[in-house]
Amino acid sequence: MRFLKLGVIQGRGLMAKDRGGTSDPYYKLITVYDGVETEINKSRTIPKTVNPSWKDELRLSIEPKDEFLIIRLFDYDFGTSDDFLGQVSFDLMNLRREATRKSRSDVGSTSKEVFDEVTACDSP
Ligand SMILES: [Ca+2]
Repeated sequence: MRFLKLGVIQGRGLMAKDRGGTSDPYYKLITVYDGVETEINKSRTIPKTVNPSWKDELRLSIEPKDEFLIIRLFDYDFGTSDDFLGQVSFDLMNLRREATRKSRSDVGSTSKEVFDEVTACDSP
């Protein structure tokens, strides 16, 4: 096992997918090995905003072989399938132990960015 400390702070200027000009953003954490994705966590939904503030501090245990960690953002929709808002991908192979990588990441398309922080740890 490898251990990660992950902070998902907030999103800014995400896409508005609902009438009224907002979304109901949440994110999934996904690990990727050899092109295969595994969902390992799902955040709470923050209703009616394009600037969600999660301030989540997560401790994750991942497989040594996992190559990427993805934060994938969605707009929650009642009754219909949720809309994709963008994503951020971390290369786990290039993450140095006990080094913290702080970033404001562009999440693609017209969504703007997510503030996050990831640290590789020796213990849970
Ligand atoms: Ca929605």
